[in-house]
Amino acid sequence: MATNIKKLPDIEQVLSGNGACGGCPSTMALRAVGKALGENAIMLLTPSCAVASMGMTPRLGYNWPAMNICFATAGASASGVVQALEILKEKGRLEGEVPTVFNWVGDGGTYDIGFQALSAAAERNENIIHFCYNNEAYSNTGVQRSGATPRNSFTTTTPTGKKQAKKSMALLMLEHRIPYVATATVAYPGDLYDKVMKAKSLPGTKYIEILSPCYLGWGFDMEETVSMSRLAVQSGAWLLWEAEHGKIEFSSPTSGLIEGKSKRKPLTEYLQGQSRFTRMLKGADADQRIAEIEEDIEREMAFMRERAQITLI
Ligand SMILES: Cc1ncc(C[n+]2csc(CCOP(=O)(O)OP(=O)(O)O)c2C)c(N)n1
Ligand code: SF4
Ligand SMILES: [Mg+2]
Repeated sequence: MATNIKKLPDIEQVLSGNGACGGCPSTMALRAVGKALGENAIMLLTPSCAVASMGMTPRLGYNWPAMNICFATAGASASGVVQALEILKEKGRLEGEVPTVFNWVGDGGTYDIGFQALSAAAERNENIIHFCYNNEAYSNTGVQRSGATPRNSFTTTTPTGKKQAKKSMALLMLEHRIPYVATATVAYPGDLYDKVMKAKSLPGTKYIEILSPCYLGWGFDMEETVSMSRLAVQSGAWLLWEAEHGKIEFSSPTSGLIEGKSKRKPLTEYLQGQSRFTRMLKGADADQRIAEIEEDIEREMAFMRERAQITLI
């Protein structure tokens, strides 16, 4: 059972006065992540909403040393920081526990432009945690499509709806045979906290992807961020799982859906709450478009059910 939200530590690494939108899911997720990582960490960020809202030194909105790095480089930059810390430790110039090095990167910086450097870091099994807060678009620059944007979703570069299904990024990371991969979302902060605690305890590359419903890009009222996140999971549009040393375990409530013990909420309830879908679901082909999204979800669930039978490390 996941840690109860009331039992999370009081420590706050996201400071008041940062510039994120009210109800920003990335910032919300970062609060839970901060409670698990604590102060002894170094943060790297690629261009994104998380950078646009962090403020400027000395009035930084995040309570860690934070490095703004080039869009494509999270995997390489974090590797460099880890190597430097190891050398300092070896030479006796770093006292105490070595800080956790973590990337806080959007889906654009993870699925698309940062993929090569991230894949290379994972192949080397660098001792980093890569967090992808996934708002399913390039939000900071006006909501363009990314590899994480789901099929039939409106973005400013897919005005008639995205034609392709989203990439299975967490699975791709799993196939790098790294020690830990997990998915999470803001409606389940205790689950996210537990997964970060586990990642922090393991050496090597860890990948945690957090579905982050962005009211601006998805088109819903900002106070609905958490309920949209919950609905994503309950409808099967987002699956919660973790894989420690290659062994996939589904997290609640996804585990119930995968095992057939509980029923998915109707997908239309999820889609109709977001204008990025409703504007695509008005014409004569609306039913077909809903069916295509449904098929993508069912295919992913069926594949994950099978994939969980195999442990590879
Ligand atoms: C090499 C390069 N290309 C493009 C940009 C412009 N840019 C800045 S933020 C951003 C979108 C980032 O998207 P994502 O990583 O998903 O983060 P989000 O904005 O959604 O938080 C883009 C395209 C840039 N800074 N550098
Ligand atoms: S646009 Fe979305 S992801 Fe970006 S700061 Fe606002 S709510 Fe957060
Ligand atoms: Mg994004």
